[in-house]
Amino acid sequence: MSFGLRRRHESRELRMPPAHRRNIGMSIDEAAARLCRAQIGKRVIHLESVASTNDVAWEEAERGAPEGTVVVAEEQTAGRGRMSRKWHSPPGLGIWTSVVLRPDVSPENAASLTLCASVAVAKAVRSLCPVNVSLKWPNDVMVKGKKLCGILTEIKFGGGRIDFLVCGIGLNANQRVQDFPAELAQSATSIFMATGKMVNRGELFLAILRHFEKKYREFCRNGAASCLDEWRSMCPLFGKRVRVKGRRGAVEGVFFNIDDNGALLLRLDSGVHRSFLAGDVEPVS
Ligand code: BT5
Repeated sequence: MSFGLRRRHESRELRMPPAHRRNIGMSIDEAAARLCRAQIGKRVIHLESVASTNDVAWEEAERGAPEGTVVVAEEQTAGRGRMSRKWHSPPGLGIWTSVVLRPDVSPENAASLTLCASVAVAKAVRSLCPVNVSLKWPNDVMVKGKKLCGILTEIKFGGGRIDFLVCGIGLNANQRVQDFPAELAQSATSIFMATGKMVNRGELFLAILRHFEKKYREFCRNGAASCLDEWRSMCPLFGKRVRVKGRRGAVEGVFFNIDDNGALLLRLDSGVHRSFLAGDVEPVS
């Protein structure tokens, strides 16, 4: 395997990390043990340092890993976002995890799974911490306008169907402002920065996977509709005037709906409706 990864139990003995990196309470491995009867997390691969958990999960899926296989790493050295953007993933401070899924849905519906995953993360964070999280289309969980979590869903198609998909979740847990590179200091936040309190990463990991499993089951049973209702209720820009930046430039209009495929529907000033499956959204005052 070419990821240069080290299994956690094979890693050299770690020196005592600084206080804000210490995980007091439930460890990730203890959380994983509690998931043994779950669908998502029945098998958890916990790694010390890896380029990207999405790469490892993808490789596992190619080799036939069952649905619900989870990869989680203490650190990512080449964590990524959409369009090859970098995802900053320092050791011991966040949740960097990827889930292998094999949903029996049409390929067009797959993008809405990212929205279901962001609802699950928002609910998991709310269940543990007194923070007012909100959602931003298509893949962000935010606190006070700053990015707390990003989600990257990558899909393998085969014969007009979804072979598998990998849903990667990056959540900032215990970073202080100085733990972010300068270019993220204004735009990123963590649970610690939002609450002034450290959060136990084991409990957070467990809560995320449990909420994700619930949303995923709903998604497989009933489609994206119920999840999307929750998503709309957590998105402050829903119904507002926004600018959508896509590959072909920026367009302004009213963000009036999300369709069942997770596409953002924009009403332009001309009255014409446009649909976006990818892009970045910002408010227009
Ligand atoms: C995302 O992309 O937000 C998806 C991030 C997914 C990360 C997870 S971690 C586990 C799994 N393994 C991976 O390799 N990836 C997934 P996007 O919407 O394109 O946002 C990327 C942008 O977010 C960057 O260009 C930065 O501006 C910003 N960013 C990078 N690291 C960040 C961080 N830790 N916190 C907040 N913002 C960050």
